[in-house]
Amino acid sequence: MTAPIMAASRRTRRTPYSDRVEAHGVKGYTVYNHMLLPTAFRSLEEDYRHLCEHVQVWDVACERQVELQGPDAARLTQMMTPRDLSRAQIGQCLYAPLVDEAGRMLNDPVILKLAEDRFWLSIADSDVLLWAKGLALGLRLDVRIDEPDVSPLAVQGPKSDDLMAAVFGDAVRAIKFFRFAVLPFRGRRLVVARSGWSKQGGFEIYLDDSSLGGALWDTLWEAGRPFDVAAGCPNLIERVEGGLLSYGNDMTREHNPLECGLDRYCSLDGGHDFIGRAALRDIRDHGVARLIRGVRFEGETCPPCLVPWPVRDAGGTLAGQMTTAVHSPRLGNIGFAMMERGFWTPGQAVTVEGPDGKRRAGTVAELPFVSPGG
Ligand code: THG
Repeated sequence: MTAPIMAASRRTRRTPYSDRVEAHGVKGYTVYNHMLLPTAFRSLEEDYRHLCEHVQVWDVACERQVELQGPDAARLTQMMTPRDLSRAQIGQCLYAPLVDEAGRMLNDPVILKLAEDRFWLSIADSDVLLWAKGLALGLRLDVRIDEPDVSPLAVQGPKSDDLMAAVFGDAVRAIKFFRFAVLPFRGRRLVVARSGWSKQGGFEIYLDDSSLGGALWDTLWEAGRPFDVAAGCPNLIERVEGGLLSYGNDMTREHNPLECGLDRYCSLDGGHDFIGRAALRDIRDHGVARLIRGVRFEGETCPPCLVPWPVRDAGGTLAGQMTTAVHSPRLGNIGFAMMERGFWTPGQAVTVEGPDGKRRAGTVAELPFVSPGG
């Protein structure tokens, strides 16, 4: 049987960097926000080792921006998230769950506050633009909502400060974690943030002119030669070790942010109003019925987790569901699982049932598996 291929079309949008990514031998794509997202260059494990030691350039243009601008932009942004934005500053990035009226997860963007009346929601894989436009209409808000021509390019890895300084100057070194500066490039002024979907440190450049995609990539590439720069992409091993959850995989519209361990981004008792507040307070007061955890488990390299895998206790009782699994060279098989109440205590013995029907012995663990510097 030949492996099926994904047919290309305009709906599956290319990015300003796709030509470069393909020239550098991208091995696989996934689709994210109706756009191409690379998944591997050399191999998952080689990409992982390189990311942890050097510096990589990532095409994350699929992290699309939903721009809210106008007199009611701040109000609408706050309506969409339990995170308290009242003290957010211009120049700040805020990781924030978006929830519906039942307090369930719709997305988990990074929110950039560009001005008092202008925000970007740098979204995960769901159609936030439609939800925002519906809310604005229904609430009769004075706000313009668009997806601008903005395509993030990430520079990730321990040598990212050096590479970025070579292109944008030493000003980048002063950018604090989850803050952004506006820096010149080819006559444009680009938002450059210290952020990104890895725990190795790095930056995200919000290119706002698609026609400069090749130039930005090539400039980073030339400047990166002394630092062993490589093309990369969000790496499954690294993100599981670091406890970075993926919307659509580890959390969906069935889950609330408290189950996803996102409590620290939810202020339920602040003065700010948001959709789903009553529901989330109720969930908090009654306690959640399940909670996301890490699970370490034995056996040879596990296959990818494409449907949730049952996680059972020693007696065979269903104790949870694994949603992502990977073999880490450092830790062995690890994954994320939504564990039922009574089974989520770290140290809980479990078995993980993969697609081959094999039961692998495992243990519930705290997230993240690996802490910064660990
Ligand atoms: N960068 C940008 N947009 C994005 C992502 C990104 N949109 C989609 C997706 N990734 C959103 N998900 C996350 C999840 C975690 C983090 C960022 C985006 C993250 N969290 C920090 C951590 O876990 O260490 C903490 C952030 C904080 O405390 O405020 O970095 O990657 N532009």
